[in-house]
Amino acid sequence: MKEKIVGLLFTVLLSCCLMNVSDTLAATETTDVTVSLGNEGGELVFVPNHLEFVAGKKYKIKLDNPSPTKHYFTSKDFADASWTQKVEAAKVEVKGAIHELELKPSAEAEWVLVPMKPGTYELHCSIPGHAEAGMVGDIVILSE
Ligand SMILES: [Cu+2]
Repeated sequence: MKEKIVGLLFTVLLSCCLMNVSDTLAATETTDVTVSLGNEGGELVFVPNHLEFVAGKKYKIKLDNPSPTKHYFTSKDFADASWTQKVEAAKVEVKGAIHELELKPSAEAEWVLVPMKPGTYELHCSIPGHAEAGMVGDIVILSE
């Protein structure tokens, strides 16, 4: 009996989420958020290193790498908690699940997504030594 209630609740929650996605896509407004991977001085940082989103709203995360070395934007749990519409970089557009983005020096990419599940998620660069040197951050999804 208890399992049945939980199952029902999950179904209701899921359909709410799906409705949110279509509502959000119908509304074309997108909030731009810019994140730099590293800086010109070569410091191992994300700028900013704290990001906040509101669940159900659509965002375009503009990633750039002004540093002399390549970096990763890795946040698997945040990606899993979001619905990704697409990632655009150079002349390539990628659709579907994204967990990690690699940016070479002076590269840029745009990640269009709708954060869905409220929570706090860790962000790091997955190049050995970078997270340990401070290339970490956190991403918060606030409930609507
Ligand atoms: Cu890095």
